[in-house]
Amino acid sequence: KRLKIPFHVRASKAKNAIASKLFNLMESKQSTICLAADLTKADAVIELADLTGPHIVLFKTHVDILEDFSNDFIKRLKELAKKHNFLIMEDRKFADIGNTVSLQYEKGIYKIAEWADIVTVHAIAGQSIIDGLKNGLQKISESRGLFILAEMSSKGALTIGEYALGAVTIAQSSDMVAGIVCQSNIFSNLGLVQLTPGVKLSQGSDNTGQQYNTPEFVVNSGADLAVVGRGIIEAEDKLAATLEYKEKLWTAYLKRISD
Ligand code: 5BU
Repeated sequence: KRLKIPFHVRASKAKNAIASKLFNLMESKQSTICLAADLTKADAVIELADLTGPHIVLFKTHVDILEDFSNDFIKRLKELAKKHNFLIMEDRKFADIGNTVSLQYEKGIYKIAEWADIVTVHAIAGQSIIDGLKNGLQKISESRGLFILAEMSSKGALTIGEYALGAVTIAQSSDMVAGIVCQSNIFSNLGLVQLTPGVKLSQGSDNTGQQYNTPEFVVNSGADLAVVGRGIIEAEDKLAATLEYKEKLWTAYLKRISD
């Protein structure tokens, strides 16, 4: 049933402000792309954000792969997020006890809580990880959202069966959660966003276990937002590739809600 409901209706069902913002952004930009900016130089990430920004809704970072991270990088990225109207997700995959994730979120070199609209979180540690992350937000006044990992895209992932269902239960337990990262249609809550990584124009895999499905396949498997990394960042013409994924994903979404 969730798959048939348009994003603007689901925006009004979301308990988390960031989830609602994502649904509205997808609708207004007619884009369901979460771009995985897996590049190791700050200038290259910034250039990518400026190029693709108008056509994406979520810019996904792994700040710990940058060789030249600085506070200035964050300042420039935030400026572009404002200019092009996209949100930023640090794909940190928090997985520790509450006290530790609270420190990892708020402190250290990256101070993720200060700038990431969204972070990703493993369910392995149990529901209390959400309370830990909430603790890391005491000095933050802006809205924040979490994406809980229920299923991973890699070959042989242990995120199956009871584990995946348990992760969905955890995701539904708090209004801090904006969505669920998964590969299949495993939840029905209208107000949560399904984010699906492992997307390329043709099905296949890389040589380190990543498994890819097509835009049409993932949308029919429930993806609201599709994570595209190398499909765009390794393309000769990154802008043309972004537009191609955007069009294919949006067409599949329109077909999904109308069929
Ligand atoms: P790719 O280049 O499209 O394969 O990049 C996929 C991105 O999504 C990459 O940044 C991963 O860290 C991220 N990812 C994933 O591939 N699979 C998962 O299950 C999760 C995240 Br969770």
